[in-house]
Amino acid sequence: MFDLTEHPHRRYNPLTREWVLVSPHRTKRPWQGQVEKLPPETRLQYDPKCYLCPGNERAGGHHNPAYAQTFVFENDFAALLPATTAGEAQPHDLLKAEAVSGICRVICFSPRHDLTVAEMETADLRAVVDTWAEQYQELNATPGIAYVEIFENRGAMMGCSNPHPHCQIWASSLLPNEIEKEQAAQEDYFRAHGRTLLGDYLEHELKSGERLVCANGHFAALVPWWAVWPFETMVISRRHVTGLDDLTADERDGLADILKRLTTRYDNLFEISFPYSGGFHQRPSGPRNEAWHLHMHFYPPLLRSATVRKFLVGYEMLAMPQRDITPEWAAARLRELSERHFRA
Ligand code: H2U
Ligand code: ZN
Repeated sequence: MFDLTEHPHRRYNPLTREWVLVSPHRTKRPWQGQVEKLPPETRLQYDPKCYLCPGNERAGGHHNPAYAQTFVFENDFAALLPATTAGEAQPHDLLKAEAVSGICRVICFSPRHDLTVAEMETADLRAVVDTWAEQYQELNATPGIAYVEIFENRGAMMGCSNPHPHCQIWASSLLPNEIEKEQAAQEDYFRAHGRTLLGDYLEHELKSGERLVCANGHFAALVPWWAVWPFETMVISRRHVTGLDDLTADERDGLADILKRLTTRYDNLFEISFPYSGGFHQRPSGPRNEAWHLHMHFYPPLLRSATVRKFLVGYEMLAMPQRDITPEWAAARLRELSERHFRA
């Protein structure tokens, strides 16, 4: 009898149409549960050397205002530039290039240097949600912008340059690869079923509960069936909304609540500020594409402890991604954790 908890198998990701290899037999050994304690992170509420703290100087001589809640600025080292020379090049049938333009911004979540999403108050996270929605709305309506990606790199392990709570926005003139893949899958599903792919997926997950981490009336957090990273999660809106601009006031509160609860569980897993790359996927600019269903992805690198991380190398680079612990097992681990932060 084929058993998902025991037998090597591959699982399908209907959003990207790619497979992930699952090898659960490799983790038959029980959970070691060892938490390698790292020295406590001592952080100042205000760091005079931080380029994100209120009043401080950034590259190029810019000065941050004495902001009291969120603060948005144009990235001083933007990867995309608004006034790029347009053009294409194709020196050979196989070799293509296209000019890309765009706008890059940074959002500080809080004037407090020492906080993280998990440690911020839900009311302050609601202000972050409002800023995300505002930025999305503005940039998505900007001529020349095709897609607005809002993402956070959290922790040095993910290449984050600064512990001050912040995220980035890269708004580009082209659809990025992940968005193109997810759009094609969502459009095909919507055409065939008249419902969104993630709406139907979430309905199943809420019924089954196997991969659910936590939920409120407006959002659910779960480890997807097709997760690649050990503790990868998605946050999905319960109502069919295509973007942050569709959220009601109550739903924005719901998003702030689920983010606080999910990231607190993450931090409590190994009693550290849990590193991840996370961000939104939502409707691109142009005519409203109803096939889209607003969601977030969280990709944390840690595997067994505060210091043991997963690498996507070897077979994963050359063949396909692979995981040992099952998504169901990871969800159960996250579910049993407290929603009270270990530092609180
Ligand atoms: P990360 O920590 O995720 O790298 O984001 C920080 C961003 O802040 C990064 O994209 C920008 C970097 O370009 N930055 C400025 O815009 N001004 C500065 O003075 C330093 C860093
Ligand atoms: Zn700071």
